[in-house]
Amino acid sequence: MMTTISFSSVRDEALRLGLDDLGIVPASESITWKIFSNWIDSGQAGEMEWLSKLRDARRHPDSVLPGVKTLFAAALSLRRIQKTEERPLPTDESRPHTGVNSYAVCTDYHTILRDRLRGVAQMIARSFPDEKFRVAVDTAPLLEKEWGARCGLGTIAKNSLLLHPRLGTDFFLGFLLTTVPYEAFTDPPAAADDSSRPCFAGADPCAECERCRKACPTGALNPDRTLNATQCINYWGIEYRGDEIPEKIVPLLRRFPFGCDLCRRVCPRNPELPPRPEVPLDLTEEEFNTLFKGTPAQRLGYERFRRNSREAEKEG
Ligand code: B12
Repeated sequence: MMTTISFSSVRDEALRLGLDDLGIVPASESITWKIFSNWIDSGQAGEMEWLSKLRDARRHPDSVLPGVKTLFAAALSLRRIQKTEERPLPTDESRPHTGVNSYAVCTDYHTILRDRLRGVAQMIARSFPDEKFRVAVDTAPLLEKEWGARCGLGTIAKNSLLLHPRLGTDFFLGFLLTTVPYEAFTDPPAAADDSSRPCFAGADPCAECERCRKACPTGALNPDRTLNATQCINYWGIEYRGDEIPEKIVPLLRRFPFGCDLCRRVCPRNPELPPRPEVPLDLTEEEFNTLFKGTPAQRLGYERFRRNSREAEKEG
């Protein structure tokens, strides 16, 4: 007889470990790969070659875990990470300050999601010791928003992010892939076993609302709910490594040296965000490393932070 395990007990373990939600879906082909592929062909990925390099791998989660039968998507809210760790900010008010993206001064969500999902894997592995498990957060060739939606966590919103009914769009996604058959989970939520279900689960939460599109200073949000990265301040400030920042973006980096979050801040579906943490623009390398150690801002690095804040400093 087939060994079974209840999905509710797995979800309970995920919540106990400090995740905000967990969904499940049987593994199959991606249903939005064409959207992704067209987006790459139209040049909207800018210089993020790592996205086009593994283009075909995104067709099926098999490329991440051969023989995968089931995917779990986990949500981790921004609010929760901020509670986890508070960092001392330099307080000298005579120094020129600027706001940074609120999650910049929190523990890196990749680490937290990975650790907690490994805990979930260990729990399932006790019943299925011979099966394989793999945790993926951000970097594996998975179309994460599609899989998050198909796992029942939410719907694609106009700010291009996945919108969860309770968390809004202020959360991060992490995945657990396993070769344990989907049928082994006894009580999956009704929606999850319908592989023909489109990514839009239920009614459109955005409906007539256009706030994020109106708030975006560069018009980066596309009508089809994707985003043109070459127009997005986050791309230029955080991902782009060169020095040829378009003229129209430079003054915006003064306001957002570590990422713009306007399209999330204005969303009426989001729980209110804490104010943007204020940091001195003239942070020394040592201060930068102390403040941002183990955070997503470390990815930006001191050199890029200085590149982005150079102009703002001039303004005083
Ligand atoms: C590249 C990337 C970026 C780029 C480009 C963003 C973009 N929207 O494409 C940049 C650097 C700009 C960026 C910024 C941010 N990112 Co980012 N990013 C990614 C990454 C690595 C790939 C995204 C991608 O493939 N884009 C290409 C486009 C074509 O794909 P897509 O936007 O995912 O669109 C898909 C769906 O929307 C779907 N779809 C669209 N319309 C429809 C309609 C229907 C009917 C259906 C069925 C499907 C569908 O089809 C598309 C293909 O699957 C993902 C992680 C991952 N591996 O997926 C994180 C990810 C999307 N980012 C995330 C986050 C949190 C951010 C930031 C908030 C971080 C910040 N610095 O503040 C900002 C938000 C900006 C924004 N409004 O999107 C989270 C989003 C979580 C969520 N709630 O949705 C992810 C999932 C990372 C994670 N593991 O948590 N990011």
